[in-house]
Amino acid sequence: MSTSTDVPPLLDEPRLRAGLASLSLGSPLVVTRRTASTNADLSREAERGAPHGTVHTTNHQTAGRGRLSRAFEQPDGSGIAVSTLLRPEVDLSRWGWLPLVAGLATREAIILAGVDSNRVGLKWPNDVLVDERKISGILVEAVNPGGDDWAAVVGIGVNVSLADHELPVATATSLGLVGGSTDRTRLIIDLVGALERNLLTWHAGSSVVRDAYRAVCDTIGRDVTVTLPDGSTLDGTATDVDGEGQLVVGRTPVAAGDVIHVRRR
Ligand code: BT5
Repeated sequence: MSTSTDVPPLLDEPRLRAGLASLSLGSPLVVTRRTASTNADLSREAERGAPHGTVHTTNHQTAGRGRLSRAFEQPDGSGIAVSTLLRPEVDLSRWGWLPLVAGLATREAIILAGVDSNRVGLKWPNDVLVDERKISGILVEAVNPGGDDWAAVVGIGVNVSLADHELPVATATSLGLVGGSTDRTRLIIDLVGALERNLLTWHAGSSVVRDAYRAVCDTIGRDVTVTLPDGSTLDGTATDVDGEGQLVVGRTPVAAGDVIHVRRR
């Protein structure tokens, strides 16, 4: 029997739980039919003391948050929204790397979904691009219920089966549009697994994550215009990402900002 709307299949919750069972992330796991924002839900849980590794996901995120109060929009069932609560035993000064580590993990999951690795790049600090179009956005929010009790909510959204006319902005794309798998359940399993692996490497404090990021970051080597949080802009060539995860433009390290890729040098 056909339904009145063409909503893609729901997440296969038993398969999702089985696929995450061997990981330390994903326990506990909360799966909802719909919610406003998985990051908002998990931030509230973090305030109440939810444990490291808690994951929230939903079939339909109706008010997804982007950075700077922007929106991240996906029609019902067409994407994934995954938030993971971390209480990293790493000095706060290194937490600037979290969105970048999440970007590396998301890139791996997109490659596992069948997209050729040469097509998948990272735009500093938090976008994953396929053929230079945004397929995924990442939002890391710090939560501090009090004292030294800091946690991070790592939110990742990936466009899965959106058709051309469903893309919220012309510069976006989806796995379906680039020939990847549209199995959302598999994608979440691969994504959480990749996040766990990359976090372990980051925890170890090695330069491996930084080298891996620099190797696939599309922003490095480009002429860029960066809009800084105070509204001013900085033009120059992006030369590196430093040990704190900051983009180096010319000789100026930038901790946060919106980057426009102008052209390759
Ligand atoms: C982001 O912000 O891209 C972060 C998105 C994070 C979403 C995840 S989903 C799970 C978790 N729960 C949440 O509530 N959020 C996180 P930003 O870099 O500010 O980009 C936002 C901009 O991307 C918008 O202003 C649009 O231009 C564009 N955009 C909106 N929806 C998009 C989509 N589905 N695909 C590509 N671009 C999109």
